[in-house]
Amino acid sequence: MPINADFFYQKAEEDFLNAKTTEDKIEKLQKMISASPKHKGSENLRAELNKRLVKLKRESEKEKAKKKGKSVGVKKEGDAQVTLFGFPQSGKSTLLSKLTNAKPRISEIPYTTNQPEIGTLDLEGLKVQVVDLPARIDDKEVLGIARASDFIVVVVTSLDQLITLNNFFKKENMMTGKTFILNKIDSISQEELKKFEKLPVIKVSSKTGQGLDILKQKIFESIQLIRVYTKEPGKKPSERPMIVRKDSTIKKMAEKIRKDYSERFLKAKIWGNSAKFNGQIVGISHILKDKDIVELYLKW
Ligand SMILES: Nc1nc2c(ncn2[C@@H]2O[C@H](COP(=O)(O)OP(=O)(O)O)[C@@H](O)[C@H]2O)c(=O)[nH]1
Ligand SMILES: [Mg+2]
Repeated sequence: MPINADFFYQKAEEDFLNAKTTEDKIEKLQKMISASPKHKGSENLRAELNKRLVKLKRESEKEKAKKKGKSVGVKKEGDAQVTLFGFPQSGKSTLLSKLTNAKPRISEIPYTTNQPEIGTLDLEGLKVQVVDLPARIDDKEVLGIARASDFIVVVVTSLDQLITLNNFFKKENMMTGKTFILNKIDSISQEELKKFEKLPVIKVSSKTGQGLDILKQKIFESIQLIRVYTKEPGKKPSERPMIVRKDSTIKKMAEKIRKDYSERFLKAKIWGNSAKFNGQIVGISHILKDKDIVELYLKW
């Protein structure tokens, strides 16, 4: 064989041996095959290399399928995102259907939720995206979604579950941004209920709706957003609220409507929780409270 062909083959082999990923290996092996000696005596070698290529391609397919099947990413929508987290059969899907417009599959067979189910909880104009996570609590992607959400509602039906999950969150360094709720209080034993008496756990029944208002209030407080209504002089307040961060100033709110509104700001009139009296005139650094009504006066 010509000496330079041998050189190219050896170089290709070296590259192949250094390849790290399956994709990379496939690419380098293909180069190796095309650089391999083409005479009769090397038929066995080429057959061997082709066999390896087939095997690698199969491996690559498997890797891709695995990635696809496990992908449970959720696009954030609405003003905030809350995730439901808990063991199978704890009633997460039922809870989702009670809190939101979603119609998830509810089943007596565990692990019915393979993909996250999503619904919107409307807190008087504040839209909360609620995500019912697949019941694979130790799955990295599921945990990733929970971690990335604004608040986690951990659903349990026994003290054992609570302890297990609490330890789990400790291990994962996820100690804040969540609340535990005890579900199925309509059917769990008095004995079990008693264990929760002194715990800071919201007791609910997704079935009867008991406790759900308290849960909604907890979600509202935890996501740290408020609703404010804008108003034009002589007219009624807007029907839909603007959503701003808790403790936002009028400046923040004005800029959210239009970038240049804070420069053009003259004064504001307010009604509601942050007003000392109806129609109080305030400046741009006034701090807003939930459900305030604000009338902006601009210079030009
Ligand atoms: N008695 C009672 N049963 C419930 C309650 N919430 C859910 N379930 C039942 O528990 C089972 C599992 O509910 P599901 O919502 O699918 O749980 P998930 O696996 O956590 O999504 C179903 O048979 C539900 O009807 C509840 O508050 N009370
Ligand atoms: Mg479910």
